[in-house]
Amino acid sequence: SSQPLDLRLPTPGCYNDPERAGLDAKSVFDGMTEHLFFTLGKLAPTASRHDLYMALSYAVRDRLMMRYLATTEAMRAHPQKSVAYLSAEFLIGPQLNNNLLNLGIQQEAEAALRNFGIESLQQILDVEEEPGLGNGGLGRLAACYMESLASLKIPATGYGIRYEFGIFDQLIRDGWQVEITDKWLKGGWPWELPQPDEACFVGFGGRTESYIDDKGSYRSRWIPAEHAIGIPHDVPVLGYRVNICDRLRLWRADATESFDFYAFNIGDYYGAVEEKVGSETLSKVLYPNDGTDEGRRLRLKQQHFFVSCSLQDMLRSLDNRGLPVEDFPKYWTVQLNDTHPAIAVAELMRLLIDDRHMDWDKAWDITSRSVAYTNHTLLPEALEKWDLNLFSSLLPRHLELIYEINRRFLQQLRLRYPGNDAIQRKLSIIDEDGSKAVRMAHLATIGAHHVNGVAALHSDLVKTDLLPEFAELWPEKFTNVTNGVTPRRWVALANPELSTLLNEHIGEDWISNMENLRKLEERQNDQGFLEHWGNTKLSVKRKLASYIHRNTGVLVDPSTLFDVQVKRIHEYKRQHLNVLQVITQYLRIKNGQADGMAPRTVIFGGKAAPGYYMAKLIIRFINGIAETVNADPDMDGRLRVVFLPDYNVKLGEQVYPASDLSEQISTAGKEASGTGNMKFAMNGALTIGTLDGANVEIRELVGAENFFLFGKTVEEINDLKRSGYNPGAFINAMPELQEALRLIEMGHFSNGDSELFRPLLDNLTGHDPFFVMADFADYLRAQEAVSLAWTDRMHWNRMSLLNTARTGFFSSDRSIGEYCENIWNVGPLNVDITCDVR
Ligand code: B1N
Repeated sequence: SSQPLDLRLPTPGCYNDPERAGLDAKSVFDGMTEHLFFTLGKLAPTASRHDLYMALSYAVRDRLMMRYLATTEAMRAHPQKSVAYLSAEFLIGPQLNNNLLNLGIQQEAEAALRNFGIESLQQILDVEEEPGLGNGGLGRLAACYMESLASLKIPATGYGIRYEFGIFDQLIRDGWQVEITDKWLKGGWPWELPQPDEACFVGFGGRTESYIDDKGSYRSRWIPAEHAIGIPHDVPVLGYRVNICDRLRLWRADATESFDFYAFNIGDYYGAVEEKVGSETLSKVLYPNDGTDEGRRLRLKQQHFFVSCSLQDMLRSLDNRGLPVEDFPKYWTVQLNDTHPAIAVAELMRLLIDDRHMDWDKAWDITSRSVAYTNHTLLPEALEKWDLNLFSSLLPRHLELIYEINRRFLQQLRLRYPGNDAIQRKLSIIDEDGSKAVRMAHLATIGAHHVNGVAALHSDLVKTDLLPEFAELWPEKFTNVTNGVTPRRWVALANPELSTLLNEHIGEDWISNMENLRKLEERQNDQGFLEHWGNTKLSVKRKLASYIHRNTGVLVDPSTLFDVQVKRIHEYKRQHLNVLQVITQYLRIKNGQADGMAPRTVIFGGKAAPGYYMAKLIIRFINGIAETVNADPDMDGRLRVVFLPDYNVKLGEQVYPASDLSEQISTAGKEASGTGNMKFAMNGALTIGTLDGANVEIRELVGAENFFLFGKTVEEINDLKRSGYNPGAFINAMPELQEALRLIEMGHFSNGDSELFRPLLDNLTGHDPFFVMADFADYLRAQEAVSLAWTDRMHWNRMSLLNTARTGFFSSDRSIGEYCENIWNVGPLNVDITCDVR
C-alpha cells in the first residue's frame, strides 16, 4: 500500500506561486509552452497564431487567477460591502492586451512571443475575437465601470447574460447593411470559467396560490409552469497595477434536469426536448436594439432570468458566510443599469417574502436601501413598458407584488396630494391609458434609494421632463453622475504613441490619476512640443489610413483632416446632417467655391438595428455619397468619404486615436451623455457639437475657444416644437441646401435612381422630427470655422493638446468614485493582498 503524500494546499490568502505565475518573460514563455502542450495539445513548431493567442491568454489567466482567488478569499474571511452592477449588456472588448497592460507585462509577453517566431504582440492581438455582448454606449459603460471598480480596489461583481450570439457582425453589400451572426465562441474563449456548481433555478409562468404555513400564517407562493437553470460563467476583471481582481458573472441558460426527468418518466420525450430547447434559447441572442423597446416576451424572460439568478447568488453569498439576510444592504449595493434589470425590485421582494418568510415592511426596507437606478435615455420609444397580459402570464407573482408596491405608493401620494387623481394616474406603476402596461422606470424609481442621470444636462432633464412629479416628491433621491471611460483601454492601450509621449513628458501617473494630464498645459506654447504632438497624431492616422485601404479599398491621405462620426446609426444622432454637409462641400468644390476649405477625409462607422428602416437607409445614403465622391477626380486631395464596416470596440480603439474632428451632432436633449465624445477628446480630437449630453461639460472643461459649438439649445428646440416647426422655412432660406436636396432627389448619389432616398427626403422636408433642417445653417458655419482653424496647424495642435490636458474629468475612475461616495457608500477592499512576485 502506498504512503500518504505530504502535499500542502495553497494557504488561503496567499496564492503566490512564482513558478507558475511569475511576471517575467521567462515565466510567461514557460506558461505558454505548458498550455500549448497540455491545454491545447499542440507542439510549438506546428502552433498557429490562434494557438499562440490561446496559450498566451491561458498563461495570462493563470496570473489573474491568484489575484482573483485572493480577492474572493479576502471577501470570505473579512466580509465588507460589495457592488452588484446589474446590466443586460457588458461590451467588454478584447481582453488580452488589457490584462497584459494591467499586469504590467506587455513587453514580457512580446519577448516570450519572439521565442515562438512572432515579431510583434500586435500579430497575436489581431487574432482575438471580441465578445459583442452589448449594443453601444450603455454596454461599453458597464465594461469601463467594471475596470475602474477593480482599479479602485472596490469589491464588485458585474451580473449579466452570456449571450451565445452577441451584436451581429455587419457587412456592407451594394451599400446596404447585411447582418450576420456573431460567433464569438467559435474558436473557444479563454477568459471565462464556468461554475456549474453554482447554478441557480429560475421559474416562469404558471400561477400563484395561498397557503397556511406551519406557524399558521397565510402566505403566497408561486407555482411556475417552467424553469430554466442559470450557469454562471465568470470573467476575471483585473484592475490597473493592483492585486484586486473583480469578476463579471454572466449567466448562461440551460435546461432543468428535474423537469426533463419528469417528462421522460411520463413518456413525453418530445415535450422534454422542447423544454430543453426552449430554455436554452433564453441566453441565445442579444436584442440588437439600441434605444428602442420591442416589448418582446423573450426579452422580459431574459431580464428576469439574469436578475433572479443574480439576486439568489447574492443571498447565497450571505448564507455561505453565515451573515444574516437582514444585513443584505450592509453587504450588497445593487445598481440597475437602466430599467433592463428593474424587475429586481419585485424579485428581491419575492425572495425575501416568499422564500425567506420576511414581513413586507422589513423586506421593503431591505430592498429600497439596496437598490439604485441609473437612467440612460429620455427617448419615449426606449422607455420599457410591459403589456400587462404578457407580464402576468410570465411573472404572475411579481405582478401581485408590484400591485402591492403600487397600492402603498399611491396611498402615500393620496396623503401628500389629497384629491389629486391625475397625479396618481400619472405616477402609477401601471399605465392605464389604452392597453394596460407595467412602467419599469416607475418601478425602478419607487424601489431605488437613488436615481441618477448620466450627464449634468440629462440629469436635469430627468428631473424636469421625465419624472418631474417623482423629483418633487423625493428631491434628495435624484442626482447626477456624469459618465466616464477608462483611460487604460481608451488611451494607454488604444494610443501607445500618445501614451509614450505623455509618459516621457509628464510621467505615467496620468494612467491612474487622469487629472494629472493638466500638467500638459505647461507645454501649450512650446512650438517644438506642439510639432511633436502633431507628428504623433499623424503617425497614428497613417495606421488608420492603411486599415481603411485594406478594408474598404479607399485610399485616403493621412495629412487631410480626419473628420469622424462613429456610433450607432440613429436619426437623433443625425448622421444624415453630416452627410448633407458633405454634399455641400462636394458642390462647393464642383463649383470652384472651395477656397479655404480644409481637405478632409470624412469617416463614418456604426450599426443600425436590423428592424430600423430609416437607420439602414442612412447607411445606404452614406455609401451612395461615398461612391460618387470617391470616384470623382475633382475631389482628389480634397474630399474622401469612408464607411467603415462592422464598427466595434476593437475598431474603436483604432479610430479614436486617429481622429482630428469628433462629430457629436445629436438634436439637443436627445443624447443622454455620449461616451465616444470623451474618447475622442482625450485622444486630442476637437469636437464639433451641439449642447447635448456630456458635450456641455466637455466644452466647459476644454474651453469654448477649443470647441466648435453649433445648433439649437434644448429650449430653442422646445420653442420650435411649440410654435409648430416647419422645416420648409429653413430650407427656403438656404439655396445651397436646396441644391443638395435637389441632387439627391435626381438620383445623383444613387446611379440615377430617384426613388432610393425618397423616404429620407420626405422625412426631412416633411416633419423632420430631429430638426436637421433647423440646425443645418449653423452646422455649416461651424464646419467653416473648423476649416479655418485647420489652416493654422500650430494653433490646431495647441487646441488638440488642451483637449487632452483638460478631459481627465471623464475618466471612469472619477465616475466610479462618485458612485461609491454618493450612492453606494462603499470603499476599497481593506485587506492587503500580496501577489506580486517580481
Ligand atoms: O447610454 C449611454 C449614453 O452615453 C448614451 O447617450 C445613451 O444613448 C446610451 C435600450 C439603450 N441609453 N439607452 C440605451 C441600450 C440598449 C437598449 O436595449 C436602451 N443606451 C443608451 C451610456 O450612458
